[in-house]
Amino acid sequence: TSLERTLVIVKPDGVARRLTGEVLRRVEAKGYTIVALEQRTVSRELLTEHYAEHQGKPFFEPLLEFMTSGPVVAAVVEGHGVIEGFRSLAGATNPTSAAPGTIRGDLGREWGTTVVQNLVHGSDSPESAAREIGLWFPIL
Ligand code: DAT
Ligand code: MG
Repeated sequence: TSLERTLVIVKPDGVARRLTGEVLRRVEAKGYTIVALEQRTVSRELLTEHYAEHQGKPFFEPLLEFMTSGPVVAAVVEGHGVIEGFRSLAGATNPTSAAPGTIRGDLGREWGTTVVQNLVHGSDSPESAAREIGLWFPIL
């Protein structure tokens, strides 16, 4: 597998629940390298671009509400096969079905039916990773 970079976000629920360190610990324990890291409160504009593929879906508005509800921690993480690798550390999108041993399976919670508060984001392909890293960390 080739050396890759991916965008990891600890979402507002993860930051509020003081799980940032636990998420980053798992990233480092897997052998990945954190090459950029910043806590910030993000704009609707950035998130609309970030989640462009989900525009028009019923959960889009609630998702933006959730993602702007508090600070997030964004990181660029590097490693061999890290794009798939972080997705597997994170587990399934819905914490209810995420496997034990994964971030979402061990720590995620689902509230109601409108938004999945699933602690983390990870890019889903090399194309998404390049696009998202450019959006969140234009200096890289
Ligand atoms: P992932 O974050 O696993 O890449 P995604 O890109 O399909 O999942 O969706 C982005 C986020 O939107 C996801 O982390 C939580 C929310 N979401 C996705 N599908 C949803 C659904 N059916 N109902 C509510 N929220 C959803
Ligand atoms: Mg996604």
